[in-house]
Amino acid sequence: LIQIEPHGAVRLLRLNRPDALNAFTAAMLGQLRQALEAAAADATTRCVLITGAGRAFSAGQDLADPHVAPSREPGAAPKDIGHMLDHYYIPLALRLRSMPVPVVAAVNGVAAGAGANLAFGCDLVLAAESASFIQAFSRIGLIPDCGGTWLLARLVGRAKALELALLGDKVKAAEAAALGLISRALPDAELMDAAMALAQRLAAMPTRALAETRRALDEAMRLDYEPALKREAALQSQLGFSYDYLEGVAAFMDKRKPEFKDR
Ligand code: LHQ
Repeated sequence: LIQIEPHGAVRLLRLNRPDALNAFTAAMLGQLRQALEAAAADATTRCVLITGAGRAFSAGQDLADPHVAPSREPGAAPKDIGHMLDHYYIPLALRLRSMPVPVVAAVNGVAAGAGANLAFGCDLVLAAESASFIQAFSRIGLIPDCGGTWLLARLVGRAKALELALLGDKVKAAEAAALGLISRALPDAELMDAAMALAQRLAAMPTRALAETRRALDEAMRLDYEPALKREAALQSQLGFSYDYLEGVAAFMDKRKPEFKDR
């Protein structure tokens, strides 16, 4: 359900249930989390790239999955769909956001519901021009999950976040880029090469500093100015002792390309 392809220091994870538009089942979410765990544990992996097989990135939760599909039998007991979030989506979203390496999403087609919000939870998001994003939740009587309520307003501000979340309209990749939901939209034929080149570029950078940058930015969102300045100083102080800082400055002075190693 998740295809894992090593490309040097980049690990490509492909959501692989193309017949169902890569809609998530419990088994698939479990495999995705395991694949992220394995990438995090592998010291030779310096960047993760996530994409989808076939014509979609992911249609979000598989609504036919018995874990979430409401029974149509009259009088049948309603299901607790929060269970799926507690046991699958929350651990996955947390793992994604705390990866020791940068995570790039290459959104090759439609990303709906949890599929969209998982993509938005990645560090850099590229999308094919034919791709689109939908907060499908309101269409089926739910709220944005998988981090949507936290991510959307931070990415695009409250007014646009509410427009996206309440209306659940399809946003094309170019508009998503203009809104600041994603980094960039690219011609379809260029997406995977551009995403791999970006991932390889990140993999050659000082990985530990990149992961700490994500952490510092996320923490700063909930801090006042002075505590954020102090948190920066504490993280910077730690990085000042790192091999990569030594190497980065030495390479600059020697006018050569640095070779970063930390993770
Ligand atoms: C699907 C799905 C799908 C099953 C397409 N499931 N079959 C977390 C935890 C707990 C509870 C609930 O939610 C969550 C998080 C969530 O993600 S909730 C949001 C779930 N996702 C959606 O509501 C999106 C539903 N899908 C769509 O709106 C459309 O299919 C999109 C916009 C993704 C694609 O549209 P089209 O390109 O027009 O394709 P299509 O609609 O014709 O779909 C193709 C097939 O895939 C079709 O089956 P069929 O047998 O007719 O070929 C769809 O039924 C099936 N499919 N999404 N999520």
